Amino acid sequence: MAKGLFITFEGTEGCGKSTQIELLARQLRAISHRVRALREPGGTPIGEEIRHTLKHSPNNAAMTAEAELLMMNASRAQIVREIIRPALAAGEIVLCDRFYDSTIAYQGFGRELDLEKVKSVIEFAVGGTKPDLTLFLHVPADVSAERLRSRQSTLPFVRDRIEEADRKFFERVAHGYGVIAASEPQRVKFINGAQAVDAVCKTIWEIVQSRLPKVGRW
Ligand code: Z5A
Repeated sequence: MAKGLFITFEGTEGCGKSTQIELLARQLRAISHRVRALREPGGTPIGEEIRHTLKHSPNNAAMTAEAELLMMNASRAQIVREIIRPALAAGEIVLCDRFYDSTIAYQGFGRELDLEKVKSVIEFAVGGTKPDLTLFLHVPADVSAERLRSRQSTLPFVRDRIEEADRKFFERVAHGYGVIAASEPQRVKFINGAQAVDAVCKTIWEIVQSRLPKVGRW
């Protein structure tokens, strides 16, 4: 079966994923690749409703960690079947802002849910659809906090339930990403996200170029 390339972007808040996805999509399109840029949770009409419930709904304060895990994966089960698999089968390059490593880092390490149970929920949601390459943009906590502060100062305030977690939660998430990157070095590439935007973009391009499918392969 024809196959595109599935690249996921991971890291803590403000590590620069959205910025780099936009730049990479532009570079790939400039050399005639068909690119699909997606985000999780969300990326489908059903997923965007789930995203609202997870992050912004006024009724979400009592959400349990278990419900959070299942909703993240309900959104994922939908986007995998509705968008990611058909796009890959058509030879497209799929760039996804977060995928299942986020669940391991946030619900597994962050919320401290049983890691084996978390992984089995993920397996059920993705059913074998796995990233070919994961770009992990690492930024220290103070850089992440500063970027979020400066972005928030330019935007109207929107409450986000997940961002309300305490500092220890985000420390566990950061530790979780370190464990994931160390355990799968072939798939997960560690990138210093604290560099200037252009330097991060150049590093990503060097990694991605060697994995590109031939344009027009069916
Ligand atoms: N979540 C979960 O718990 N479990 C899951 O399974 C999944 C997700 C899939 C999604 O939030 C939340 O869901 C997230 C994890 C959880 N929660 N938290 N907290 P989101 O989609 O709203 O946001 P995010 O994924 O955390 O990303 P972000 O905050 O939007 O950041 P980003 O996309 O990585 O960064 P950015 O928008 O490109 O950049 C942030 C700012 O920094 C911006 O002003 C840029 O102009 C600036 N920037 C970017 N790069 C640089 C460099 N290199 N230098 C200087 N400034 C820069």
